[in-house]
Amino acid sequence: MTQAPLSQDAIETHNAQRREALDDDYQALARTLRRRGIDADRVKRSVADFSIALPSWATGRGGTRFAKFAIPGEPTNIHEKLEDCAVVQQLSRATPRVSLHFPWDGASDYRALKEKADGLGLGFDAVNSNTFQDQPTQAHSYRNGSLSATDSAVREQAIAHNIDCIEIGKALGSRAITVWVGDGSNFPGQQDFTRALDRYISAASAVYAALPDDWSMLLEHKLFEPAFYSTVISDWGSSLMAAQELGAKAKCLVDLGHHAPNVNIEQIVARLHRVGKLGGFHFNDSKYGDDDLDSGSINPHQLFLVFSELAEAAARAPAGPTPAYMIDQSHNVTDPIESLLSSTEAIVSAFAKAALVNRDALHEAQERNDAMMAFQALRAAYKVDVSPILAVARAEAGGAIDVLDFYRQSNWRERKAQERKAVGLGAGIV
Ligand code: PSV
Ligand code: MN
Repeated sequence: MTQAPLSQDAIETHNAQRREALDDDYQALARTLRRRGIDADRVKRSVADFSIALPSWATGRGGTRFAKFAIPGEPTNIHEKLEDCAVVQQLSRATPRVSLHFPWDGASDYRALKEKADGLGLGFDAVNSNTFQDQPTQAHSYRNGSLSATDSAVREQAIAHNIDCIEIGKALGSRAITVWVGDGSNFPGQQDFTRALDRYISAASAVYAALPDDWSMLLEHKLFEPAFYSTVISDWGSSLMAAQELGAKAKCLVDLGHHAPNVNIEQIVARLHRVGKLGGFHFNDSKYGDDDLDSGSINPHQLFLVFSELAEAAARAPAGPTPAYMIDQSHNVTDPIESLLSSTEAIVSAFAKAALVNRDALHEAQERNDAMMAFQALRAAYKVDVSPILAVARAEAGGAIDVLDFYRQSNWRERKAQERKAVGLGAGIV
């Protein structure tokens, strides 16, 4: 039986007070869209089917490389993190799965953890391995790399950890492992670029060999940190090379914050999809680098353009697999639940706007080389306020019409501040 963290009756009461105004807004929007030949109910159905995974690690207050300021009531273990994720899911109805990170989310009994998640109405998305930090119990340091390390004992340890993550994922019902390594170099000449990639691919293939048939291995690239001169899987080219050499179950994961400034990420989406290697996303936003800011807070237009390419790709290959969508953020000054609710809204909104693009008009303008009208086909969709569609889809699924208002009134964080033990000071982005 599902043990919802918040009162469902209270959500229904909240919705009842807002239903009339929402229906009014929805009907007005539906009329506008109808004049453009778009069926609002069809868009609402695709919004209802769309979902994004929550990162367990984003439920606690994040930080910068220098400081982390704890908040009263933040989760202290994976059970409490799941409860916070269940709040986001109960209100948004768009985040039914959680992505775990090991060893951060280590538990003594994964069967019990799965039961707990089932009870909260949550499933599990990709598991994430961590060979970018040392753990007190491990024999060898990742100081000089992990899957690409020159020392074979280090590589073996990193392989074994990834295989352990797959085993945990099997118990939890996950279907993918995301591998991000911090391997690379900080000085010119420090590392042989070719040999490092060879070692990475050879070690990653040992992990790949342990994948169940219906699993994917998602390779996440990043061009810096902690290796600020070069990283082994620095960009989508290196990621694609590795995924192609590993095999069909290996795909590329695009984290929106892991690119050089101003890189055309939507074009990367199109390129990776063309070769069937677009495996997934980590959504966040950034101003300067890998800032892990809330999705859509800085550049909502880019988020829309990414989804527009995804819609284009889906139209071209309707039977193809859908990429795994996940949030990957760090919340420094907000309540993480509020940031996750607001980011979910931004991501679903970009998805819905992309569904409004008149693709025929866009393609015709492209063929005529009519740059202005091609751009206007996108602009016309981007300008629409789709929030009534999202709110109706949410409410019909049992979520709240005004997620933040309901969350604040629930006093969840204040109540948890009484129940949960205090988190100490610390540093680090997660
Ligand atoms: C690395 O910056 C990253 O994006 C990877 O996805 C990690 O697993 C995650 O952040 C940890 O916060
Ligand atoms: Mn990421």
